[in-house]
Amino acid sequence: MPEFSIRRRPTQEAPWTLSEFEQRLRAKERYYHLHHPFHVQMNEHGVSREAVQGWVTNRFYYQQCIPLKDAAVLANCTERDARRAWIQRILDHDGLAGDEGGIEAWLQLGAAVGLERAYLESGEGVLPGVRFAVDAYVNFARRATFEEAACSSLTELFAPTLHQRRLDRWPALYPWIDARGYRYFRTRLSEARRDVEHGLKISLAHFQTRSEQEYALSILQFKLNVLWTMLDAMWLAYIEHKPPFFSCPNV
Ligand code: AHQ
Repeated sequence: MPEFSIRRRPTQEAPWTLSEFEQRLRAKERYYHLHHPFHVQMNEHGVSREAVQGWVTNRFYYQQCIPLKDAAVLANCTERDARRAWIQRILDHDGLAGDEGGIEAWLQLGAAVGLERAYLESGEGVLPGVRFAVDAYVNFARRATFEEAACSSLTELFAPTLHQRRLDRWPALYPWIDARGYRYFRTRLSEARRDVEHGLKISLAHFQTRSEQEYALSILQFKLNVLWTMLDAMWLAYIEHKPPFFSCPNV
C-alpha cells in the first residue's frame, strides 16, 4: 500500500530514456540530508559534544532498524538471485563470526564519543520525531514491493560523499573523539557503492512507463523526507535546545 506522500500520476507522456531516468534519480541529491543545517553545522563548523552524542544515539536507532528493513525487503523478494545479493546488506550490519558488522561498529562509534553500549541499546535517548521517521521507513518496506523498497534505498547514491566528509573533517573538529570510532564510515564507503549499484539496476529495469518512473522519484523523495525529518528533530533538541515538551510548564 503506497504511503500518502507517494502517488502514481497517470500520464500518456513518453517514458524517459534509461539515462534520463537515472539522471533524474541522481538529481534528487539536491534534497539529500548532507545539506541539512544539522549536518552542515556538524561537518563544517562543529557542534557540541552533547549534539554529537545525540546524533550518534538517534542514528543508532536508524542503524538498528536497517536489518529489520532489509529483512522485510527480502520477504517481498521472489527472485533467488536478487535475495542472494540483498541478504548481504543484513550481514553487513548484523555481522558474521569474525566480522562483527556495522551495528557493532556503530557501538564503537558510541564508545568513541563517550556513550555506553547499554544506553545506546536501550533506545532511551531516541527522539520521538526520529522514531516516527525511522518506523515510517521500516513500515514502508514491509508493505512495498521489492522493487519499490529497493528504489527507496537509493538515497545511498549520495552517502559516500557524506561519509568521506565526516572522515575528512571530524578529526580536526572533534579531537576528543577516539579515531577507532570512524570504522563505520570507512566501511560504508565501499558497501554503499556496492548496494546502490544493485538498487539502481533493479529500479532502472523495473519502473518502465513514465508514470512508474515518476512514481519511483516520489518513492525516493519519501526516503529523503525520512532522513531530513530525523535531523529536524535533532536540530530542535540539540542545537536549539528545545527537546520535546521543553515548553510544558510542569514537565
Ligand atoms: O549507514 C547507512 C546505511 O547502512 C544505510 C542503508 C541504506 C538504506 O537501505 O536505506 N541507507 C543508509 C544510510 C546510511 N547512512 C546514512 C548517513 O547519513 O550516514 C545515509 C543513509 C542513506 O543515505 O540512506
